[in-house]
Amino acid sequence: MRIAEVTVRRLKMRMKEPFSTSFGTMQDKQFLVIEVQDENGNCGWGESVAFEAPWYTEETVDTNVHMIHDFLVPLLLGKDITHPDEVSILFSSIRKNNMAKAAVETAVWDLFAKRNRMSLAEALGGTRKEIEVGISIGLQASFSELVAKVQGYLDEGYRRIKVKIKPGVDVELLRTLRAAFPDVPLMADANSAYSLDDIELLKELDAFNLLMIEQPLGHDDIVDHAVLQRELKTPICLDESILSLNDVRKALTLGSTKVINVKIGRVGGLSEAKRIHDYCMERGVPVWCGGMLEAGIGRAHNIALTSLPNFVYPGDTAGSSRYWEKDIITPEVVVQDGVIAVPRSNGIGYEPDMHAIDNFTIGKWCFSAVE
Ligand code: OSB
Ligand code: MG
Repeated sequence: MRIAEVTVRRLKMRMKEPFSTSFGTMQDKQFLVIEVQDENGNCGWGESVAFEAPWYTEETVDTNVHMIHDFLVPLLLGKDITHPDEVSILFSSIRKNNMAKAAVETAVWDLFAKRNRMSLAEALGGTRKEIEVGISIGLQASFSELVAKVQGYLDEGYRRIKVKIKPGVDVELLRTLRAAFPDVPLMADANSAYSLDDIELLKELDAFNLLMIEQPLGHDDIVDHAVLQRELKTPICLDESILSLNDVRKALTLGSTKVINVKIGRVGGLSEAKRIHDYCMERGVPVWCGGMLEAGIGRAHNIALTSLPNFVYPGDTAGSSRYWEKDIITPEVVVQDGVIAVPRSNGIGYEPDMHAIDNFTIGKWCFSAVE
């Protein structure tokens, strides 16, 4: 296939509720949607998960615009590609900027699947017909509000609860939740809010029978996490620290993590995400799919990826209506009895809703290959 045209749209959408973590609160979300077109007018869609500000990783919407406009689109336009894996090789001359790369690469994956008349899940080697889903709940104003939120999501069928913690809002929060929900699969995500100085406090969390604790220490650390893991019974799951398969290999070698949170954007695309999945599966290391408060296109890519067999824990990809008044795909992502049905139609299996996309678009750029 030849990539003849790339369209980049910048969207602005407001979430139904603010989402708070140890590093701040967000409600308005700006992000990029990428549309790639082949020589026959077939389209593939991708979504950048970079936020407006660099609090999760260093990338932002604006750095993604820069990388996509000035480096990635020029590398891709007019190129003949037989498999999407070639895109990550093409982009390997650019260091990091993984979310920018993934936004474009995932669009090529969708296009590839559509051209071959298969679902994206099938193209990736996915086997599950439905995926189990969990939910990630932001910091709340009070414990009682958090308990009510958890109860509401359990009633909706979500199969695993993840809560955010930060220094000062940790041991008592988890004690309260465990008392209210003794048997619920529960985990905590610190988004790098602690250091090894907090080791005694982190050891107290072993009392709450958590599935895992996600990224307690530095966003770029794998050494201190290894020290901490030796002191903890609870498995550590790395999120922010994992940017590549190489990072996974090193973290497992050091014993810094027992579970991997795979985010397509953070690792630079679906090809690398699949390589991480395969590597972990061979070694008996479970993985699960994280979320970045995606709109429908990013959500669809997560669903396809999660259909691979070693995604053994429910992920953070909740239903569209949890985040958005109106999503940008039809149908929207629906959770029923705690599962999402993996679409079987071609590509991502959801139709981009052009009316909704146009409504939310605040910037648009088109690039064509010169004939
Ligand atoms: O650490 O997993 C995280 C949201 C934004 C940035 C980082 C994280 C999260 C979440 C929410 O936990 C996941 C989601 O619901 O999409
Ligand atoms: Mg996380």
